Amino acid sequence: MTIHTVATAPIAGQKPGTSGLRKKTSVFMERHYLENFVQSIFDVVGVEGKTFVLGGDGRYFNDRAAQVILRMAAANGAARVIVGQGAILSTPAASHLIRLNKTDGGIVMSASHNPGGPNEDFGVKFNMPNGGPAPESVTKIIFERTKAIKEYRIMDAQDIDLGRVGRASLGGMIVDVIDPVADYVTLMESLFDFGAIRAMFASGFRMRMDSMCAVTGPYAVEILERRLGAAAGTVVNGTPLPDFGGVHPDPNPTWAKELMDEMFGSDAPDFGAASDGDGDRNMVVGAGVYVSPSDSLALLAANAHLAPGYAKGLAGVARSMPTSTAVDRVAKVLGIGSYETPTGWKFFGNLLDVGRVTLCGEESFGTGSDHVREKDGLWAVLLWLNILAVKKMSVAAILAEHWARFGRNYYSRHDFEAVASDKADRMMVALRESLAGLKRQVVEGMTVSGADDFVYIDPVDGSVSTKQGVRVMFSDGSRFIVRLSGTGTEGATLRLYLERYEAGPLGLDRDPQEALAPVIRAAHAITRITEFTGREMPDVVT
Ligand code: VG1
Ligand code: CO
Repeated sequence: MTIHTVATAPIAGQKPGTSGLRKKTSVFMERHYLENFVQSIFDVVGVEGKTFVLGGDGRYFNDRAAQVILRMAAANGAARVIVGQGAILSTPAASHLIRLNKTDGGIVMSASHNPGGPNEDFGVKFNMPNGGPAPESVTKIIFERTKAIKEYRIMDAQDIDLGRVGRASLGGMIVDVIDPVADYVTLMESLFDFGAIRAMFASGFRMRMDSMCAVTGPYAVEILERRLGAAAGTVVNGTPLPDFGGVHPDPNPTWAKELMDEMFGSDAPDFGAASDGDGDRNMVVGAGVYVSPSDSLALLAANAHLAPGYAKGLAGVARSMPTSTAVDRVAKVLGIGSYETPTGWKFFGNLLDVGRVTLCGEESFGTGSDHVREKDGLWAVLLWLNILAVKKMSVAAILAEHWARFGRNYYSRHDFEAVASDKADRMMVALRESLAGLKRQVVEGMTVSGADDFVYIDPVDGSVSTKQGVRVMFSDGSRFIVRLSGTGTEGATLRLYLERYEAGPLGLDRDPQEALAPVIRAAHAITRITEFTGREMPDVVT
């Protein structure tokens, strides 16, 4: 087998965003595009004699990209690559394997909740030896490398058979094809009371798990139906498809509409859940009740001790800045620390590594703990099931109990998608310029108590991240946040996050949009979204 050194010109714009490099699949398939980025990662992290994990969410081009990455790893002198059968690994499973095998990191091929297919999206992300996404300090150097790279190395070889579990070799490199599900299941069994959950299913508890034709299908069938005894057919859309069946594998009320309809129908199961393309996100729904991700995080924090893996209690909790402050209230009552980080899971890594936090989450349907260094969709579903099995109450009753104890943070995110980038940029510039003068202004009847552009100083390593989102606070504790997405692949996606707290008496059935109406009006007046972008209504409301 020969090693080729291929001359390549740097490719503009290979800049990792919130969660790795995401582009249209056709861009990734362009000549040298994937190779450029992968070699840049390899040049930065070093490959000689090292072991890596490789897998992806099964979307279109996943299998081809895996073969290219393997041949490049071999040509760069890697000792061993552990790869999921069929080049499949959910993001949390990949994170676990990196840690379990004490490897030097891993490459995850996914564009997460973005749709897949030849005309949709693809992505590549490097995870560190701790199992978490590379921090900004590393992604910055990788980006610099993509602009300077002059050649990449690749081995001339036949495809490895990734369809069969077993050991193969590529030049001098070992390729271990492993069952993508087994080790992950063992980890889940170590955290949760499978006996109690099994007993709950045996007593007639009904659940619907929508895997959205994405990567969690095989994991969910094994865990829920085989190990926990949930009825056959509990998992729907359980076969991963290269185009996710043509839908967005995004577990929110808009894209998981089928599940929402069932959960709000007359014969609703007790519990419903969905996960995204790469399995790190989750949505949970009770019969006739939707649980917002921010509430879910707070509720899990308040009840995690009911699961064996968290029986000792939590060291602390962390949330991304735009996530509602509901979890902070729980932390206060529990007497534990709470941290506020920028959007993106990579910012939780240090806090988890040094043991300052046990649980963390984002408003974008992401929840996780220190068991891996990614958010973990099925983990969240299992923690919910464990809590339901212990408390023996409905989701609605648990939620009502939580709000009665802690008060309720009404919360919503409004997304304006595919906005022309220049228009979105101009709006952000104007908004940032207006911040200083906003304080004490009364807008739509609401008094601004403060406004800033979120700056994060990592409490562990002191690294500074600026411009992480404009936030405007009001005197009644309400707030809104505006930031541009770092995962979109078409124009700009403008995210408007809205929050309002109510201590009580609580209107439990109250529609968050209605409760948030004054904050929404003030946010539009201050940001002038319509004036800058021409948009009046958001495309997706969660
Ligand atoms: C979005 C979410 C963010 C999340 C990221 C990756 O980023 O808002 O909370 O961490 O996606 O999630 P952005 O920059 O588009 O707002 V995943 O499931 O796509 O890895
Ligand atoms: Co994801």
